[in-house]
Parts: sequence; structure tokens; C-alpha cells
Amino acid sequence: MPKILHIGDIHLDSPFSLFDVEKSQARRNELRGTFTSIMMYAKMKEADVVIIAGDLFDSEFVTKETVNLLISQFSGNPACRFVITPGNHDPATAKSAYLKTKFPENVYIFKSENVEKLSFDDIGVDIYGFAYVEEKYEQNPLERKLEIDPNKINIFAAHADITNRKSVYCPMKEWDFAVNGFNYVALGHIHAGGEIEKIGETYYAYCGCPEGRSFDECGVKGGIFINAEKKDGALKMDFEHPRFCKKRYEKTDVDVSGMNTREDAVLQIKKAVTEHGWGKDTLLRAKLCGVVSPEASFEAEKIEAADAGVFYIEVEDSTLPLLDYDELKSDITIKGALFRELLLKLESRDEHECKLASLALKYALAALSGDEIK
Ligand SMILES: [Mn+2]
Repeated sequence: MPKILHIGDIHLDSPFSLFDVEKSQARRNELRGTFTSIMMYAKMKEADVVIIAGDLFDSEFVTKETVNLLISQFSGNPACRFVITPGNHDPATAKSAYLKTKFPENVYIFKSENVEKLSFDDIGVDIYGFAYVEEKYEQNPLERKLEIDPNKINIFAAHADITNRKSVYCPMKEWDFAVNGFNYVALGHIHAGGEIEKIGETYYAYCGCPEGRSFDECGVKGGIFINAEKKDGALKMDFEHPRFCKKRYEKTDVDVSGMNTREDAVLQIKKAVTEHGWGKDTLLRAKLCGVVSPEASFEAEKIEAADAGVFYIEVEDSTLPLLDYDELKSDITIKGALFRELLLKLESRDEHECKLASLALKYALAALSGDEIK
């Protein structure tokens, strides 16, 4: 019963852009740690094959440290085969680590833009794949139907975009998978990952990235572990979703309506952290929202990770001031004039415009009353 681990989009050596430089560096090292965890998992589960569906590296520039790590991890598990399909971030160019590095014998790297086949007869698995040889891959690699062996477990590994026909990153359709009779399609490219889907007799899935790298990649990240069996042409497959991420990015709105101080905001953020089960593994972007008194001051920029019990935090104050509109409307001073000037925008349906006008009013009123503007 072959066991296959499907991962991808690891983006090793990727830079991180947190406001905190030390934490950015820590995250970069941690990404290598994530890779090591994946390799440990493969060993522990006695995976027969690990498929890396593209973007193993973030760019052509791969550090020596990373190359050495790969070699030691791959050679440290000689019973397992490592199958790599270079993606748009790490195409198999002459200068790439894929062509320049001497990898151990259990590492198989697709280097042609045409679909090729790897046969692992001892476990009855055939893996089809191809490589990006430049940053784009504008054709459909399955334009011509393949002749597959129905007695094998047939897997297609592809760094591809099945969401957009006009994509320059290997535009494909699910239908292509079914027509060719694959049993599983191991997809890379879409970092959010996805459910295990099925079309005809073919399962397919995006594994997603194993470690988020920004607030665009939120949530718990991991890979897909597959137990496969084919007997007399009948296929059985089951799937597990191991977590690999060391840290997780999360975003949340925190309602501070009617509240006033930094302490209030911290308390509400902490509540959200507890409710979601976040903690030291979490990079959090919290948005304070709701309607508050014009005097409220949350000092958002002074709220720290330790206050909220997370690894890293960014707090944005998006609260709106609760103003007495009726009073301001008839106010004969400059305050009233200002308010009437902004009224149309304050009542706008455009959320951005409305927020901008509210902020303008908040700052202007604070300035007019001689308050410090934060
Ligand atoms: Mn990627």
C-alpha cells in the first residue's frame, strides 16, 4: 500500500517583511525548520514518495545552507523517493540549483517542459510531471492525451493554475485530469490550498504552502498524506492533512464599541486570541472597529505581542467616532462648517470614502479642541 506525501510552495529562502527585523530573520530560519519537520514526518510515516509540486525555492538564488539542508534530508531517508516539479518561482534553468546541484539518487527532478513519466514498479506507482523552464508556462501540458498503465497508481504532479484559463502559470482544466485517467493530481501554485476534489475517477488537490509568509496566507498550513491501493483495477485512497506550519498568520476584527482605553482594546484582543485558540504560534493583525467616543484613545501602535499573548501583532485602529450629528449639523462655529463639508462623504456608501471622512473629522475635531492628534 503505497504512501505518498504531497507538499509544495515551500518557498525556501523567502524574505519576510515584518516591521520587526529580528522576527523576520527568525521566520526565515523557521521556514527551513518547517521543511525539516516535513521530512521528519515523511520518515515517521514511512512515506514511499514525497512529491514537491513546485516552488520549493522562492527564487533562483538559493543559499548554500538550504542546498546542504536538502541534500542531508533527502539522503537521510534513502527508502523514500523525492519527486520535484520546478514551478514558476524556481524554474529548471541552467543556473538553477536543480541543474547545478548533485542531489542523491533518490531525488527525481523533472527538467523538461514536456510531460515525462517516472515509474516506481516496486510500489506500482507512475508519476507524471514536467518543469517550468522559465518564469512562465503558458501552454497546457496535457494538450495531447497520454497512454497510461491502468494497473498502476497514476499520479500527475503539476504546478498549475486550474482557476483561470488565461493564466500564464500553466492554465489547465480539471477535465484534463479525468480524460487522462489519473488517480490523483498533486497540484501546486495556489497557496491557500484546497479540499480534496474529484472529477470522474480522479482525485485532485492543491496542498497549499506549508508555512504562511504574510497576512495574505492566513491559517494553519500543511500538506496532504495519501494512502493508496489498487487491486484488480479498483482504487482505494484515503487522505490526511498534517499540519506543518510553525507559525500561523491570522486576521481579526475586534469590536471596541463604547470602549475608551488601550487596556480595553488589549482585553478585547486577548478575548479573540483565546476564543480562536491562538497564541505564541500566531502572527496577528487585529483591526479595532466599532463606534466610540471621540475622546477614546486605544494607542493601537503601542499594543505589543506580549500584551496579547501572541508571537507578533499589528493593531490598526479603524474605529469611528460617535458624534452628535444633529448638534454638529446646526453648529454655527467652524466645527459645524467642517461637518457640513464632510457630510456627503460621511454618508457615502463607499466604505473607504466614509472611513476617510470619519478620520478627517476625528482629527480635525481633535485639533480644534486642542487635543493631541494620534
Ligand atoms: Mn508558490
